Amino acid sequence: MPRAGNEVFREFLSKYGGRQVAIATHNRADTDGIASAFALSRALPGSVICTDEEMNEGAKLLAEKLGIHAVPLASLDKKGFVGLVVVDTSAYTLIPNAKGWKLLCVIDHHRPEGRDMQGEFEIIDPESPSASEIVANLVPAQVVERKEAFALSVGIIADAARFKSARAGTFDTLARLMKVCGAEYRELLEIAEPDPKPEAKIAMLTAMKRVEFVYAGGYLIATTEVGSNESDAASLIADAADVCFVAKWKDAEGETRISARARKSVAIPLNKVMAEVAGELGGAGGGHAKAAGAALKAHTDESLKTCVEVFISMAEKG
Ligand SMILES: [Mn+2]
Repeated sequence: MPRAGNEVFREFLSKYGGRQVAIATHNRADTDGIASAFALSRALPGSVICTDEEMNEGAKLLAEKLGIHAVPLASLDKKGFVGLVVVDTSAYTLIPNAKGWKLLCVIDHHRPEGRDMQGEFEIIDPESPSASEIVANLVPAQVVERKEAFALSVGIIADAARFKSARAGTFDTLARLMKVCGAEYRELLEIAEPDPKPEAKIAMLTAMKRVEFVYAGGYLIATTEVGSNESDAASLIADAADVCFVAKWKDAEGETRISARARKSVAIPLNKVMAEVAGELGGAGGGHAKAAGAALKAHTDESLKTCVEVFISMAEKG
């Protein structure tokens, strides 16, 4: 029986609280990652928030609104820190610059496939719809003031995909945080689900124009290809089909990025589909049951074909 997260976190705080630590979230940070890092930084005075690559739209809005200052992890001198806290991921592929750092604490809500980080302290709950929900229940209540509560509320709403993956505790936690920050749901949603930029809208419409689909194993399976915004396109199309795989070719890496989404009634876990496809074609895959992704060493056609084949074979096995 694993120990309760609060107990682990208390022990972590008593050992490293007040020491100079860096707090990092995955590359291309999202609102959940940045909100979690921000709230953790309040429990760890003297800490620095880091993220590599550009943040996503919502995370940028949140950081601007709350004055969250994040620096590239690569810009820090390890010698000045006792180590690194990692939140909202536990895989080096999503945060390559964490290599070489001492991992003090890893806090994550992703499934174990692809997990290769080991922290001295670990708080991992794959049943939690967001890292923000985990963090909201870890950090001492006195550090969760208006800004922290606002950030965590946005993180919870963003990652719960409008509560598709919520548990009863998600609503309890959110209600408590909303009381602290005094914000209306509409205000939080504006940042959790920002209006897409025109380029994103065009990418989504282009993805829709190129959709192909099959009905197999009891599911409508759609595939398409885009140049950007693959996860937005996948979410949109999975709302009409049952499952959607969207491919994007990355020339620099010579690989195909897949974004996979499923409607909640789909019984086949997409993170398993992604892991198996990565095993067949080379690369890495994982994520959540209804929202997963992969980076594959194959072209887009072959990648999508393999995604569909693996999904159908799992569906037919039941
Ligand atoms: Mn997350």
